[in-house]
Amino acid sequence: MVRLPEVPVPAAATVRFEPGGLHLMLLDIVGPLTPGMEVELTLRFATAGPVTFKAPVVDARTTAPPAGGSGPH
Ligand SMILES: [Cu+2]
Repeated sequence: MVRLPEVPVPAAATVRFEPGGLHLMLLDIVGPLTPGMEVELTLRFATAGPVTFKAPVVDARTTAPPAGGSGPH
C-alpha cells in the first residue's frame, strides 16, 4: 500500500475507491467504529471544493469485496 498525496480525477472520468484498489484509510480514529454506523467524510477537490458524504461502516473481515476486487489489504 502506498499513500498518495492526491488522486487525479480527469474531467468526466470516474475514480472508484474499493477494497483491493484505491481506498480511503482512516487513521487515528478517536472512537470505536462498529458495523451499521455511518461516518461523515469530506473529500477536498482542487477546483470543485469540498464534498461531504456519509459512508457506511462495514466489517472488512465479513463483507465480500466487489467484483474484481482482491479484498481488504
Ligand atoms: Cu490502506
